[in-house]
Amino acid sequence: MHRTRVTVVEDALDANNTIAAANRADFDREGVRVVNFMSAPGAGKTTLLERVVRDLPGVRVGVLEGDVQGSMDADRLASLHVPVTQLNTDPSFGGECHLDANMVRSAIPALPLADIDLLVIENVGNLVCPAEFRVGEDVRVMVCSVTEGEDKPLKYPLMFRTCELVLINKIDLLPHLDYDLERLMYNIDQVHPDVERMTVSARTGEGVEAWRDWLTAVATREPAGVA
Ligand SMILES: Nc1nc2c(ncn2[C@@H]2O[C@H](COP(=O)(O)OP(=O)(O)OP(=O)(O)O)[C@@H](O)[C@H]2O)c(=O)[nH]1
Ligand SMILES: [Mg+2]
Repeated sequence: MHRTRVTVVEDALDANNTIAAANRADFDREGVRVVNFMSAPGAGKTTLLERVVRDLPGVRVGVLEGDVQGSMDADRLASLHVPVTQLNTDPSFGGECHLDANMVRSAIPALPLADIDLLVIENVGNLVCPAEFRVGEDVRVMVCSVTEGEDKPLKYPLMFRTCELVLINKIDLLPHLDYDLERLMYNIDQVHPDVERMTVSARTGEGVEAWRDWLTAVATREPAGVA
């Protein structure tokens, strides 16, 4: 019983990786770099995008918004005149708590790939499942807000381990919280010592310039090959 279950899970992840590779090949063909943007619900993904998507110098950005249902985040970003495509997991995919490669594949015909250089995929808010499914991205970025507690790297290590950048958001709230930033850094070191980190506040704009520069640099990267 146990062996059967493990095999099924491995097969499912293999199938996902095959489709992710096909997505990646399509993105590469169009010269589009792709960011898989993940966090717990409400950590600040959409707000951090609102801060930067309009002024990445020389970079045409598009967003694929993943949500279980609704289009509130997509509407927020579309109001900034950025091309946004909504992908809901509720109607067609059973309300999944993450995006997988097949879901993203289904959205590719609706993406303006010829008109963008960078696609940011805002994943469904969740610290567990999104980390398990590649979708064809070049890089993974996660947001970890200071209201979530310093222990999250130890409790959700895969998310932290598979990211290239951790954005530590809502630092404007630090004076009001009993939060130990050094403890968070120490805990990140336990699971991914080399990961890049930035402390930011989408509210005040502190640190946002470094985030903007980082994202701009991703758009000009050479394709790294199929993930
Ligand atoms: N104080 C403070 N609040 C913030 C900051 N960034 C985001 N928020 C607030 O946090 C709430 C959630 O922000 P969102 O950007 O919607 O978070 P999200 O990660 O996109 O949420 P989901 O898409 O639902 O997972 C909103 O009320 C934001 O205004 C910040 O830096 N400081
Ligand atoms: Mg959001």
